[in-house]
Amino acid sequence: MNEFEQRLEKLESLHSELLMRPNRKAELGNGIFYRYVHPVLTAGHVPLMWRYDLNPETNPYLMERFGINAAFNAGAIKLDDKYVLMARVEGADRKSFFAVAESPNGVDNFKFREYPVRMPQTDDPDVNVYDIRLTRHEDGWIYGLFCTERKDPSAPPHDQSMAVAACGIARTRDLDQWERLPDLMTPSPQQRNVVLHPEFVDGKYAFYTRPQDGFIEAGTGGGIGFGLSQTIENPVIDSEVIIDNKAYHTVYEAKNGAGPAPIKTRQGWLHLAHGVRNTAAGLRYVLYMFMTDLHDLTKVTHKPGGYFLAPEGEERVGDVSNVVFSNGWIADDDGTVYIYYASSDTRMHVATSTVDKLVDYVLHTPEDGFRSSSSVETVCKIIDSNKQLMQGKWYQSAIIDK
Ligand code: M1P
Repeated sequence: MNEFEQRLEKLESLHSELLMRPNRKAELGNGIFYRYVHPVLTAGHVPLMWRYDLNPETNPYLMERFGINAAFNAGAIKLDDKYVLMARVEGADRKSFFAVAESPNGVDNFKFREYPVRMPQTDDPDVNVYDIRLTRHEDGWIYGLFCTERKDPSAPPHDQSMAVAACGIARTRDLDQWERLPDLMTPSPQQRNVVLHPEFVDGKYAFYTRPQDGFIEAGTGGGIGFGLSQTIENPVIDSEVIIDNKAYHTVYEAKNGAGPAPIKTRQGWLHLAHGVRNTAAGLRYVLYMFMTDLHDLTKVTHKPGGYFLAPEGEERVGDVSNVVFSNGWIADDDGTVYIYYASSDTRMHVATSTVDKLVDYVLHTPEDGFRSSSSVETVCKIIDSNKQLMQGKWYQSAIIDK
């Protein structure tokens, strides 16, 4: 065997080992969800066929010809009995594109389809696309809403990073063939983290938005907005209302944004979102949850204080460290919820819960009191009721002993 063949054999065996590695729940969990021990999708999962020219004549050293930097921020959907992630795959050239990976059970064995997605363009081609949210809409289509980024035409020549973020929209039946629709028009100069609600509202398409002034800074914007559009073929939101705002001294004080499309429950719509705050080490992204009214989608009825999931262990480290981000979850027929989240703009993970547990979490976790003294009161209340419970138990066992 020559060097080329040896290298290829090794690459192939490591790749299939990674793809077939069984995943398992991390022990105990926090009662709300279970993390899984291994990431479900990484740069290493990307097929060798995409990265290497496998012809010894044209690539005698078996060099990587198209480097992959990361696979993260995936939309998610169950399709044809498979658990499907539509990941943001980022090349070594910093450009992101979408690629679909499927698993038979939602927690391991994710395998990319043969080709990445060829997303059609509008008349104003995207420079970069990322963070797709998949919504199975009651009109029968599967929609993908994503961030389309282009250079800011007003950028001075010395500034090669000023960009405009907008919401790109495309629809499909199979995640393979896509029909591109015009980008969403809103009153805000920049939009990221836009999500399509799965049902019509007053016969219109309903969107969760994230208006912001600048490409990175939310400025006077930020907050999760809500708006309606008469059609999706010419999507225009005339007015946005903020339904969940940034707030001082919280985990979403700098900015926030909707995660995946909300899950409908008997008690209300369950939302997963990300909150951002600034620290001496840079921005910290965590996930939080809230519930909106079944009939008035702009009314937040319940909102637990603090974060739902924050970066832990190896999740803390990556291209953009101290970040967890989610734009995909799957509520399965048996009530299991697969929460897909990315860590540090590098890799994808899964945590599992159930609709009942998430509803319980959102309804019964104390709200943020916005002051240290309220946090202390919340803890004391829990201690007091536990003490009462213990005393009751002691009293009962004393009676039984007699
Ligand atoms: O780097 C963290 C995240 O930053 C952006 O999110 P937001 O728009 O809320 O600031 C996005 O670029 C996202 O992809 C990224 O994970």
